[in-house]
Amino acid sequence: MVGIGVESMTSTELASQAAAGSRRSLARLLSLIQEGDTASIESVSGVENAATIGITGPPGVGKSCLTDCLASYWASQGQRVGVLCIDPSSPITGGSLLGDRMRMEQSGSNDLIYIRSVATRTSFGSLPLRLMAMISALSLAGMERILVETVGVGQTEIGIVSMTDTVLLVDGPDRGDIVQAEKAGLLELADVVAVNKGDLDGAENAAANIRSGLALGNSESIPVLVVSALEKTGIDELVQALEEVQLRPSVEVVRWRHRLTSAILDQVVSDSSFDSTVTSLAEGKITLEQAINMIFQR
Ligand SMILES: Nc1nc2c(ncn2[C@@H]2O[C@H](COP(=O)(O)OP(=O)(O)OP(=O)(O)O)[C@@H](O)[C@H]2O)c(=O)[nH]1
Ligand SMILES: [Mg+2]
Repeated sequence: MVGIGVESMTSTELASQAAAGSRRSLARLLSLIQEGDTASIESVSGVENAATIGITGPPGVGKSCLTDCLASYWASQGQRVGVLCIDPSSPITGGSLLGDRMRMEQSGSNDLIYIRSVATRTSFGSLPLRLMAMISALSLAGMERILVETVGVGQTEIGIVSMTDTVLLVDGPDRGDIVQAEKAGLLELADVVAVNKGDLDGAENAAANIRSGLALGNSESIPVLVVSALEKTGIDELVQALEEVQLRPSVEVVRWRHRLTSAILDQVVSDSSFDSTVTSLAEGKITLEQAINMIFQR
C-alpha cells in the first residue's frame, strides 16, 4: 500500500492497514467512524478482544491524570493501550484535546499508547454505536487495553461507561464530588472507586463515607481505594483491583439497560427530523402524544 494516501483507501483497506500497525490508517478509520460512515463502522464490527475500562467522575477530580498513570502503568508492562477522551466541545477534526494531551504527559510520548478524543456533539448518528466501533478499531489495531474517559456525571456519561467492561469511578476529597456521583447513579455501576488527590486532607474521610454508602446498598465488596495521581501513590493497588474485577450478574442487567436506553435515545435525538419535531411542539402545532407517535413511526 506504499504510495497510496490514506484519504483514497477504502474502509476495508484502512482496517487491514490499521491491523498491520499503520497509525495513519487507524487515525483515518477512526475519523470515518466518528463521521458515522457505515462502511467503516461495519469494517470493524465484531472485533472485541481488548479489555475496556470506563473512567468517570465529577469534573476536576483528576480523571485525566489518573488515566495517564494507568495507561503508563500498562505500557510499562509492554501492553498497548488506547485512550479515548470523550469531548463534548471538540469539533470533528480528529484532533486530540490539547488540555488532556498536556495532562497526559507520561502517555503522550509513549509509542505503546494511542490517545484520541471523541466528539459527542455531531449529527452523525448514535454516539454509543460510534464509540463501540472506535473501541473495535483500536482493538483491531492491537490495543490490549482501552481506557474511555468521560467528562462528567450525567446520563450521557452513564451511557458511555455502560459500554465498557469495567467502570472506574474517580472521586475527590470534597463532599460535593461524592454527592454528585451518588446522585447520578454512577455508584451503582462502579466496579472500583478511586478517591484521588489522596495527598490532600479529606481523602481518607471521603473514602470512608463512600464505603459506608456502598455498605448500605449491600455493595461493600466494591473496592474503594485512596490514590494520588500527582504523587503516583496507590496506582499498583488500583491496577490490581481493576484486573481482579468479577462480572456481577445484577450489574450486567443495569449495564445493558443503560446501553439500550442510551443507544435508543441517541438514535432518536440524532435523527434529522428531531429538531423540527421539537419546533412543532414549541409552536403548539402538535401534541406530545403526536410527536411520540411520529418518532416511533419513523
Ligand atoms: N493535589 C492533587 N491534585 C491533582 C491530583 N490529580 C490531579 N490533580 C489536579 O487536579 C486538576 C484536574 O485534573 P484532571 O486530571 O484534569 O481532572 P479531570 O477529572 O480529568 O477534569 P475534567 O476532565 O475537566 O473533568 C489538575 O490541576 C491536576 O493537576 C492529585 O492526585 N493530587
Ligand atoms: Mg479530563
